Amino acid sequence: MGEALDDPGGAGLVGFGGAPVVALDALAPAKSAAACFFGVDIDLSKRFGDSSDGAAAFVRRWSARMGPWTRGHRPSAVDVGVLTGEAADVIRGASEVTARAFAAGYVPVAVGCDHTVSYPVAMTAARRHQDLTYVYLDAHLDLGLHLDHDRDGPAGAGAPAGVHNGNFVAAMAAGGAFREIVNVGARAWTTYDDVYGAGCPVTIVREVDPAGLSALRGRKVHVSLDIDVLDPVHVPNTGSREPFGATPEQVVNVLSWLADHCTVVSADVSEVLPDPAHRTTAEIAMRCAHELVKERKTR
Ligand SMILES: [Mn+2]
Repeated sequence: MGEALDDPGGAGLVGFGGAPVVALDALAPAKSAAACFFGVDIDLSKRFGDSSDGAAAFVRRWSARMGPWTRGHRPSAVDVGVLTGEAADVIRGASEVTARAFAAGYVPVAVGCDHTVSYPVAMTAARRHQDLTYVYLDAHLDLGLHLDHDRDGPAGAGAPAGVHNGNFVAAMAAGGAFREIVNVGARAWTTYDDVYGAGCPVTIVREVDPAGLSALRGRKVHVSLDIDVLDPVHVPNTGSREPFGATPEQVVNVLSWLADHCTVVSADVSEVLPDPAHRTTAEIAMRCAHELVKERKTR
């Protein structure tokens, strides 16, 4: 896989949300379906928004003080490191870490930079879990109007050429790997679903409220959190800010409902800009991720 994870010995680092850092090779079979966090610390294919390179390290560092909460409420969560290097290698690495976390009985949770990180994680999940539904909380539909081939995307690594953080959902929908693709919270003027008409491949739940999710009850889901579903008042440090967004409470309520009524097999969180002036974003991102993965016995 890509570059080595940054702490192969598992010593001396505090992981995401203060979780212990464990070497991937030392990952023991999980007794409960706990979160296995890993970072992807470069933009994989960013077309829209400022660079978020370094966001995984930013979230990891500034969520560390959550450690007491994490140890009390998600005691089996682990962190297997942060990937960096060339995009194609990192994409392969993200797929491999995801597959190995599944094999050990964990719920892989990627903390990425641009939203394209979702592609390798969710596609790996879809290969493992038939009938998987992709649920993404995002102010944008990321359908592109143009699955453009005029610039290099992460080609050659299991992703079609031209895929980027503004169109990767269209590529996933076209691939047919998912039972359904559901957006929660789309509100951007620029990507309003009217432009897609009746052919929109995504089911849109406009309100960030569990009341709109009952059709998903009982499903296996991959959940992707683009942090820009939150209002810029709460999260100013994201690349494509949209007003009239959700509160952290609304997002946590939706994630909690998904954890309680669906089987969350994997997840990702992305689009944080590493801005030291807004370190609380790291804790919002990690608290949301933890809400999705309430530990449950595997057998
Ligand atoms: Mn977005």
